[in-house]
Amino acid sequence: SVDVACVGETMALLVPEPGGADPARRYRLDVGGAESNVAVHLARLGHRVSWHSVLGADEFAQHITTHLTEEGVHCVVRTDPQRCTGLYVKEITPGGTQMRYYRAGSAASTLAPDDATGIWGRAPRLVHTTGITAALSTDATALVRTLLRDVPVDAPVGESASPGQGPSPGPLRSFDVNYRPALHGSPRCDSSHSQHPQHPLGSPPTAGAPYDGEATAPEYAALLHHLAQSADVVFCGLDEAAALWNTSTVTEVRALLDRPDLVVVKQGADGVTALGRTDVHAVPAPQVEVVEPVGAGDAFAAGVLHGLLSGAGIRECLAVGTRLAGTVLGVDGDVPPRAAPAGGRIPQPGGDPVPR
Ligand code: KDG
Repeated sequence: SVDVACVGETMALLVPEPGGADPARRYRLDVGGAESNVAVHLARLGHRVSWHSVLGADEFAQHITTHLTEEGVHCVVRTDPQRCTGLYVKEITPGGTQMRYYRAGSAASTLAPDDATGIWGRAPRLVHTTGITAALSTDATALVRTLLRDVPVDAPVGESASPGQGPSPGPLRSFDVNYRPALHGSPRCDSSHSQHPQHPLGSPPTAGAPYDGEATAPEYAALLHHLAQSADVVFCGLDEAAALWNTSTVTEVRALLDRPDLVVVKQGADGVTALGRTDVHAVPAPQVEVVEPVGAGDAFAAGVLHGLLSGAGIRECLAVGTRLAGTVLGVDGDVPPRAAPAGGRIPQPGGDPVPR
């Protein structure tokens, strides 16, 4: 058995060496994937962690499994020889970090509800997944719904798993909204909610109909809202919530996400706020020199989940999360190298970016 099962796509990550438009510049090969980033942090913190995904039969797959295994993560991987392992390029420019995906139709886009069997089989205390995985394909959306509680929207608050949705109450379900605009507007996102006919934000998806066209922004927003409502613990950026659901305050986010036991809202330079059923806790942002923010949200989530698994109070969970996020903000990888020291205190004139 494991403490935590993390489910989602991990890609080969290419980080270009500085060199601007030089076509001959070199790239560093790394590994990136929101859920496996969380897995690595949790394994480093001493938890037994499995990571569940699909890879191609290619050299990037080998690199990813070797890397994650060396990090102490137990890889539970299906191989799809017909498809490639996803790839992404992360470029740090003066205007911010640019992420380019080469992942449409990747091996991980075949993640599907049947994969839940191998996940429940590890008897995890906690399952973690994200809105990125839900956007990979119709089947991947269905898997995420299976892993979360998929509670009907009109059920009383506090209702647990619906029949056929895995163990009930079972493991803690953790969901990071992880809004990636590049992943909608393509036929990779199923936003049909047979149990969610009246979305509070309008444009209800067609009940029960499989989604077979382009995912519009409202459909993607409705899907992410439904999934977040189906989790026990939710991580969301205040800016993500604003872009998806038109909210502007932490209180509005909590009002919209009223089902999870804990909603953690990341507010960039303003720190983070965790809202339980009745309690609210806030901590300041980590004060570090920011190289680029991608992966810091995963480190933060891992720190909070570590605290929850260890029985810590919410404030301590947030403190561990922000400390870990600080170690990622200072490096260009999605996860810092194992021995990387935490950055020192260097104030950010423009405010820290929201951890991604
Ligand atoms: O949260 C960090 C992720 O965005 C990064 O690791 C790449 O998984 C990734 C994605 O889909 O963007």
